[in-house]
Amino acid sequence: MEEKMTVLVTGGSGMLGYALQKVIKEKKRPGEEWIFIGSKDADLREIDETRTIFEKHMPTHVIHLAAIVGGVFKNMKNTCDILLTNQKINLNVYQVCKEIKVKKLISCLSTCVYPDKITYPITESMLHDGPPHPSNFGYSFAKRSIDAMNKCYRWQYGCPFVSVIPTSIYGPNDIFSVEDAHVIPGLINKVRMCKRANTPLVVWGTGKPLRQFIFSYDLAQLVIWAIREYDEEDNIFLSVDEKDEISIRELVEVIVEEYGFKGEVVFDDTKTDGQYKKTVSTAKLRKYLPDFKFTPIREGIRETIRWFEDNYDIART
Ligand code: NAP
Ligand code: GFB
Repeated sequence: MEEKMTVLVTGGSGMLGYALQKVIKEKKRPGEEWIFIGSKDADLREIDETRTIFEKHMPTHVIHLAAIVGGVFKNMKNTCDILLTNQKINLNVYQVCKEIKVKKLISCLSTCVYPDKITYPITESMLHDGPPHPSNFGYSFAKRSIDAMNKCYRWQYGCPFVSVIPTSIYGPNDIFSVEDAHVIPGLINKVRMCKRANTPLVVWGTGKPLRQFIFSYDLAQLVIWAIREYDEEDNIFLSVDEKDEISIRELVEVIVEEYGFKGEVVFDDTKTDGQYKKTVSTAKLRKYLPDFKFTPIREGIRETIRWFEDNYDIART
């Protein structure tokens, strides 16, 4: 008899939550129930609202994604608010997961929270080996305190809490607002505007930084695998391999080609590049899933542009 699994996903209305909803439709197993919540269902900054929604659904397993998230420019502008809000959300979710004795809690860190001055490729155990890049200081320490809670709740109360660590994610239902978005959705929205206004595309920074980008639907499959089968105490990177790392300049070429933009492209190097690179090793992930196939970036961007064009009116712009 399949063990009954009730999985509650916080941040279920966001980009990764949306991808999980899409993927689990095809991959749900008998005995599994999946519940997706957003801030409209409960404001997780409030302990009472958090307790009420968790006690209503009594999950056996929790995937904790809820957070204030954004690109390098949003992080720099809101570093304190992001630290405080994300810490409040995390403290409440962890406390209630202990209270209702969940069988597993998987939360989400990010590769950008690792030390900026470090040897590459980065491995999972290097998290506290130095300060993060100043551009995402507040966001990083809220995430690092998640790692501290995983360990402390496990050491003192035996709670099965652990984290997965995605690299830069992109895909449908992302934040596309030019000011707050990450580079891929931000540029996709800009290209759409420039095509209509017949103006040059302004890329921020020098175009030199390097990034590993993972398509949200691929990441959703890996998160589903983790909640079902990943039972280690230590965190794990969920990222495309090092060989798939590309520069922002190469990324711009793919977006421009896929969107059919023929206009001028200029780089505004008065804007920050943020972290130069944050290359992570996927050796641990590949030990578990040696044959996992990632969506090539050109295909993922084509699908994201198509979603944005089809859903422009409801997209977060
Ligand atoms: P997102 O699209 O911005 O979604 C954020 C989610 O958090 C939304 O569902 C939002 O609900 C919810 N939320 C925010 N404040 C809340 C509150 N006070 N109470 C309840 N829910 C609240 O984020 P994402 O890009 O999918 O990121 C998912 C996770 O992956 C986050 O933990 C993020 O830190 C991590 N991550 C993201 C990236 C990336 O490149 N995006 C990279 C690495 C790690 P509403 O929409 O209803 O407000
Ligand atoms: O995606 P992004 O905002 O975040 O920027 P990070 C990536 C790179 O793209 C930077 C350049 O070098 C930017 O200078 N870039 C060029 C642009 N044009 C644009 C544009 O129009 N919009 C944006 N946003 N960037 C984030 C962290 O760092 O990584 C977050 O701040 C989060 O906390 C995320 O974790 C995954 O990759 O630099």
